[in-house]
Amino acid sequence: MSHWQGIQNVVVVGLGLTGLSVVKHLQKVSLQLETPLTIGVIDTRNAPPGEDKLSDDVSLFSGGWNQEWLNAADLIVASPGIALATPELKQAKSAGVTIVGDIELFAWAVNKPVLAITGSNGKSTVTDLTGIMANAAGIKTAVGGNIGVPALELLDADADLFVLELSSFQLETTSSLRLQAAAFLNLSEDHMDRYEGMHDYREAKLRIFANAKYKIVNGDDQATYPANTQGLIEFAVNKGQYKLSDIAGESWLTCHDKPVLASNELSIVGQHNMLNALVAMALLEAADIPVASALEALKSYRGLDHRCQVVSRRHGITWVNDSKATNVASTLAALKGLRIAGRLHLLVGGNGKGADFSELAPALALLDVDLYCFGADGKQLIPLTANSVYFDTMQQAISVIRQKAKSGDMVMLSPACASLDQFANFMQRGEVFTQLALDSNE
Ligand code: UMA
Ligand code: ADP
Repeated sequence: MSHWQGIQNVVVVGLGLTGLSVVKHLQKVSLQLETPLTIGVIDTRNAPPGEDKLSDDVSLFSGGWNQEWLNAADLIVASPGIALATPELKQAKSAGVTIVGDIELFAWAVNKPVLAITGSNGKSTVTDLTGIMANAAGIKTAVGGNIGVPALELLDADADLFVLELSSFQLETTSSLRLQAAAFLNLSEDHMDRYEGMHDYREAKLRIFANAKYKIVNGDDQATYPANTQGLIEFAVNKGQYKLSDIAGESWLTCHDKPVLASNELSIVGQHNMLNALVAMALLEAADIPVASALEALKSYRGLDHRCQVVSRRHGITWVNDSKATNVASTLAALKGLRIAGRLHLLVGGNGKGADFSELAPALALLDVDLYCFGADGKQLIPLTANSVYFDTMQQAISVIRQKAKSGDMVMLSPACASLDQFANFMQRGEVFTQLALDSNE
């Protein structure tokens, strides 16, 4: 409880999933303190989600900022959706108020080992897979963070190990999380609407290593390496302790030069997923969990929905939902090595977050592709091919694809953009796509 000394007045900024979990946690902490906490919540939205779930002892200020509350706080807990560069938060910081995030509060409370994963792409897959493998090995493991279940909600679970997916936004407000092992998967352009440039984005992600015993980095991506390399473990396509090795003409996942599993025994496909599997193995071993006890779980792992997920194959047309491809690198991973008998009908667009899309052009040039651009920034993708067409919505584009697609073709939603311009989130975008794919086959 020593972290709470001198803290009485706490202001939570943002009432999404994170804000609500923070309020509930503060209420529990308060019961253990001599002087109970005063809890206030600010949300700039007029009708913030979760408003109805707040108890009467918590004051809510919505529809704007309340600088007076912020400046008078002993502690501000900011949600990841709120940038620290917001003038109101900067002013409170200058006034001497400490600002943390939910993961910092988790760090103050947790008393079991924690594994954490960050990177531009693959975080959710590695987090989910690591949790599944650890549970299969008999270790009671709770999984959360940016993957969707706020970290503070995990503290109630009967768990001996925690696995957290951490976004750069969450890491910005975290400084004392002690990790048994941390993995930084890769770095590519994303969230340029929240960062001054790649340097700031990388620095935020590198914070994951600040108090990590083992630091798992991508041997093929120097940007993932911290300055202090003590405890470094490398994974890569063909170097490091965890790598892919060619054995008698077959690709194998190898740990410390020992072949562990032939790549073709995995249910997930694509080289990026083999690397994701290597990282899960590295995380387990860093937590002293024998990989051998989790191999069956690894083999049968089919991946998360909305990530290169085949949702229909009727009439010879393959419909692939990759709605979680919210940046250029993830769409590139989906296109890499793609073999299609017919044409690719690729749906791209949405909120581009200030990205440079030109890197997609060489990958698209290798494919027989029609590009269907949609949404707020869809027009920025038109120059990528000679066969690009713009539609206001994904639904309009799909009604044209339905007329054109033939047996042997693939229809893929891999938008390289966030969904928030037209959908509640990437899941809803993927569900709309999946429903339209299923309707197309009736
Ligand atoms: N918002 C306002 N005003 C406010 C507070 C929030 O306009 O006062 C807006 C934000 O700009 C944002 C939205 O509300 O667009 C949601 O923000 P939030 O901080 O309330 O989000 P939560 O519901 O708490 O969800 C957060 C993560 N969201 C973000 O980081 C934006 C979720 O990750 C995460 O699953 C959840 O906590 C549980 O830990 C989502 C995400 O998109 C999946 N993450 C980004 C990504 O993966 O690219 C980082
Ligand atoms: P994140 O949580 O970092 O967004 P996900 O596992 O949800 O990562 O995958 C997001 C997108 O990135 C999906 O389109 C997926 O196919 C792709 N992807 C998954 N792993 C990798 C990787 N290691 N490198 C590049 N792209 C990846």
